[in-house]
Amino acid sequence: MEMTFRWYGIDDPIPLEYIRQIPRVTGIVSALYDVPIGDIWSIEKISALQRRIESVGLKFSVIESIPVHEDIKLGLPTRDELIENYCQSIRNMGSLGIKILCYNFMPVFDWTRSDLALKHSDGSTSLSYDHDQLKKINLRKDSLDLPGWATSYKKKQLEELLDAYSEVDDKMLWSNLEYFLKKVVPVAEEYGVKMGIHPDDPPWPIFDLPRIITNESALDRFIKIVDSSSNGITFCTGSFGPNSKMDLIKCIRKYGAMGRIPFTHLRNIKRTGEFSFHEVEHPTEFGDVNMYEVVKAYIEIGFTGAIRPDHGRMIWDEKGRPGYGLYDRALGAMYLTGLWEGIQKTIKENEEKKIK
Ligand code: DNO
Repeated sequence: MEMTFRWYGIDDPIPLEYIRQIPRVTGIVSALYDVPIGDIWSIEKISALQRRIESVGLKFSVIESIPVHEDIKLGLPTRDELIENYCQSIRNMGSLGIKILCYNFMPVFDWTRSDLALKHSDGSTSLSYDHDQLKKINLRKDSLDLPGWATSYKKKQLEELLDAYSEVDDKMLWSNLEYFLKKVVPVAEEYGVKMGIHPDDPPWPIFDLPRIITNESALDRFIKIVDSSSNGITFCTGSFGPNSKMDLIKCIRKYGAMGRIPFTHLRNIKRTGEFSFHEVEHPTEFGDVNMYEVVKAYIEIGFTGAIRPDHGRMIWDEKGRPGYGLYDRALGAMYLTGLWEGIQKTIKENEEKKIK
C-alpha cells in the first residue's frame, strides 16, 4: 500500500513541506482547481502540479477528482463532447504516470453535511450530518455554502440544475453512468489508469436528488457495467459507514480481491440515528467503523493501492478547510500506519510459527 495525503494545491493553507514530514506518507492526492468543469486538463497544467509535488520529494499518486460535468450526469446531448474531453484528461494524466483517478457521480452536490463544526466535549469539532436538519433547508431560498467542494453554484444556476434533475430518476442516472463508463473506461485501461468511483456521501438521496452509489448491490451492479480493473471503486469507509446495513469488511474483501479497489479513504464515523452521524477520530473505539478489521482485510487481500486518512476533526485550535486540517489527519495517518505494521507483523509471525 501507499500512504497518501490530500492536498488542495497552492491555495491549501497546509504546505506540502509539512505533509512531507508525516512519517510514512509518500504520495499526494490532488487536483487542478482552476480548470472549468468539462474542460480538458492539459499536460502542461498537470505536469506543473506534479513538478511542484515532486520538488519536495513526494509523488503525485492520485487525482481526486476530475469532476464529471452535470450534463453528463443528466444525459444531455452536449455530453459526447464533454466525455471526449474527460477521455483526453485521462490520457494526459496517464501519460504523466499518474495512475489513479477518483471521481464521483453525485448529482449537483458532492459530500454533504448539516454542520461543519459540531463541538465535542474535548473541545474538538467535526463534521456532522442530520437528515432532519437537511430537510429544513430550502435550496431555492436558503443559502448553502459548504467549503470543500469543487463547485459552488449561483442561485439561478442551482435552480436550473434542480429543475433539470426533476426529470432524472435512479434508472436514468444509472443509464447515464453506464454511457459515461463505456466511453471512458477503455481509455483509462489503455493508459493504465485505474478509475475509482467515490460513493455517495451520505449514502442516500438528498434534496430529492437521486443518488445511486450507496450500497453493496449498487457496487455489484457498477462493476459489471464494464468488466475491467480500470472500472473500480474508491472505497470510502466514512461514506458507506452511515449505512448500518452494509458490511464494509465483506465488501473490502470482495471487491479488493477482485482488484477493483485502487484507492481507499479511511475515516471513522459515529452513527447517531438511522440517517444521522458525525465524524470521529480514526481509531476503532470512537466510531462504528472497525478500523482494525478494515486494515486487516486490506492486508489479507494483498492491497497494493493508495490509502489516505480522510476527514479529520479540527483540533489544537487549527483553522482551515473543514475536514481537511493537518493535525488530525496526520494523527490518522500515523494510526493507520501503526495498525498496518502491527497486523502485518502478527500475520507473518503466525505464518512462521505454522511452518515450524
Ligand atoms: C470528501 C471527498 C469527496 C471526494 C469526491 C470524489 O471529502 O471524499 O469530496 O473527493 O466525491 O469525486
